[in-house]
Amino acid sequence: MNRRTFLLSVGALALSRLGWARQGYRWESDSLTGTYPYKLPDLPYSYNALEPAIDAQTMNVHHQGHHATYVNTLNKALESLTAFQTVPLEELLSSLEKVPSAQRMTVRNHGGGHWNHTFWWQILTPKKQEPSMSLQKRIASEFESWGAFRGQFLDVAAKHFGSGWAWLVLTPTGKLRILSTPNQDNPLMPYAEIQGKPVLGIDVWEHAYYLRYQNRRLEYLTAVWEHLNWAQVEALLG
Ligand code: MN3
Repeated sequence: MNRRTFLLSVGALALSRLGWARQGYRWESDSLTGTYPYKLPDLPYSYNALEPAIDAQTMNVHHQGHHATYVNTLNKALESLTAFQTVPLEELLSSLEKVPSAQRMTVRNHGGGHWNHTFWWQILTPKKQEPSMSLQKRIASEFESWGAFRGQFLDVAAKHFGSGWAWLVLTPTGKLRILSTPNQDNPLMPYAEIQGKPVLGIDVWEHAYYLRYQNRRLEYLTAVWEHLNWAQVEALLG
């Protein structure tokens, strides 16, 4: 090993120790949220459109309360971080280790919260949709059958301990995987067990269902399954 190679490898080691080498999934599509200053997006339907699966009061508090807080807190954290203001949120979340440590957890929680909820409103639809034959085929090729996929997904979502999300993820090698993440983490982040492009996600925080379902998370999940926007899932799969 010559001096240059040695210095390079020591440098790489130091960088990976600092976490700079940790990267999440690179989002290649249009940004869902754009850049700073972030805005609370309008819902693509009315607050009562998902009744009775999700009640209007839950939708209202979830959107105007929870989601609005994520947007405002994220904007506040980025106020002084001018270099990060022009970076699309997907890229910020994929490379959280580059965010100064004083703001990193806020960007992780509230940036994740803003992105996840923007995604969530688009993955719901008032009208029940049947997944297309091509989507069913694609899913069945990885999970044996549509029914097996549904069972596995709902199981992961139901059993996730505490607050978080259940996801269907397209990995960089083109595989489909189901996983859950805690809090407002998502599969774009370097912390996710499986990194990739989220193509389906379900919010399993109690704030998403507690008013109507209390501790009956599986009941919420089976009701909300009837309101998933499979055309959107398919579009994200590309
Ligand atoms: Mn939520």
